[in-house]
Amino acid sequence: MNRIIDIDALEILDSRGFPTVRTTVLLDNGTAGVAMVPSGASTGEREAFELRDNDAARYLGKGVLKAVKNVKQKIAPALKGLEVHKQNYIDQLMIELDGTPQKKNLGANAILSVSLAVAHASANANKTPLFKNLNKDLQNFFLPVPLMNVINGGQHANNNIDFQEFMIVPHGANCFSESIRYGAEVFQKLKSMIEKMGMSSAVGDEGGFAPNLDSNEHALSLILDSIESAGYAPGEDISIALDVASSEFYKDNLYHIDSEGLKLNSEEMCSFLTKLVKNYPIVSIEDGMDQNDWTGWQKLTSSLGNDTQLVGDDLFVTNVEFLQKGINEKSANSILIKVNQIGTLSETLSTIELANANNFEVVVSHRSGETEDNSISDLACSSGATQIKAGSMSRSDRLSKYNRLLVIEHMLGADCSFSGSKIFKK
Ligand code: 2PG
Ligand code: MG
Repeated sequence: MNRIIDIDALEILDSRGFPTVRTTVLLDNGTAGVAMVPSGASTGEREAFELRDNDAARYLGKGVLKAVKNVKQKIAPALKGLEVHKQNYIDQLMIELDGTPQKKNLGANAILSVSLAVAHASANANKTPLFKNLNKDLQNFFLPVPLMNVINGGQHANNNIDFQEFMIVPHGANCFSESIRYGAEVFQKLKSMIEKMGMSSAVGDEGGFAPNLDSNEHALSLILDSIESAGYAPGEDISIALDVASSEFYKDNLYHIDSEGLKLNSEEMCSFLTKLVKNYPIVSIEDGMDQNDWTGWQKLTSSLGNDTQLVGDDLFVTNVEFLQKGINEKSANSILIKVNQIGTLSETLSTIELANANNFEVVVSHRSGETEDNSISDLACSSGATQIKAGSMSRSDRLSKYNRLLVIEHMLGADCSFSGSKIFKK
């Protein structure tokens, strides 16, 4: 019957050395599913709640023993005996057991670890890879275009760059593995260019370089040079995507771009970004405006939305309610999907469904704090997402996601396609 007979959890460490939850769901047929939960640094205000112990004597207060205890003592007893394939039912049960909109009682980290481990256990019980088990009717799988974060700034690096992520988008490749090769070659060229400038090629939280540059534009021109020096045509083979993460520097109704000495109001910020898109081959901007500046988002969407992908991350927090508001108000035209922003797999899939139904592009994303868990790669292939954002071409926590997609491409052979340039309007 594939029923759940036990759920175990423990505290492990993420890529920043902070505790996170690892959960195992064990079935009566002897198979199991395991999942590990990621953690953000530039978190949106409306995200699901990450339960931490706040016990200063352990891990500077960041322990997750309370979340582990909630898995073992509250969630496990409620789920034992249930059939593992009933993902929606199981997720709903946990949502009700918690009883708060942001999962504040049990912790979204506790709930998500179980939700994802259930998905893995179900796939293992069916002897089916996770991406197929998540969408049994799908015949033709699309591999997502990778957005690779090669220069890290903002909250993810100890440098002076305001924008959080400068990503390369190798959409001109004819398949996923080629897009990875394009990206890896540019990454190596960028590394030697940064070293030639006498700067450190040490990396930030997502495996991208974190040099001190005098402006955000300097990062853009450096990336352009590295694309060309790797032998690719900017805009045709490889374009640029930004995660401005502007909620992090929006204070007193102004956008503080400190590296350039700028304090911009909403209108000026919109013009600033519009100018960047004019001057550089930028195909996608995430969180260009603050999470509460809904009118700013409308302005940006009417200015750039016809040919540039505008991705709501902090704005939508993978939540159908906020996505629906964005759809109604024409704020953004694309959504970032992070499983731990909402806290269950079923809710994540509902948000993706709503986005797909409204022609919003879907970008499945990692968090800045990650583990070797690569469930999001399978999620991206099974859900109609056209892109995945999983960091740079270094650090195993990042490569784990890309490597999983290489394995999926290998498994599928001719039964998969690559979204490539078709998805970008520009
Ligand atoms: C983001 C993410 C991932 P964090 O803002 O998109 O890159 O960062 O996990 O710190 O919120
Ligand atoms: Mg973001």
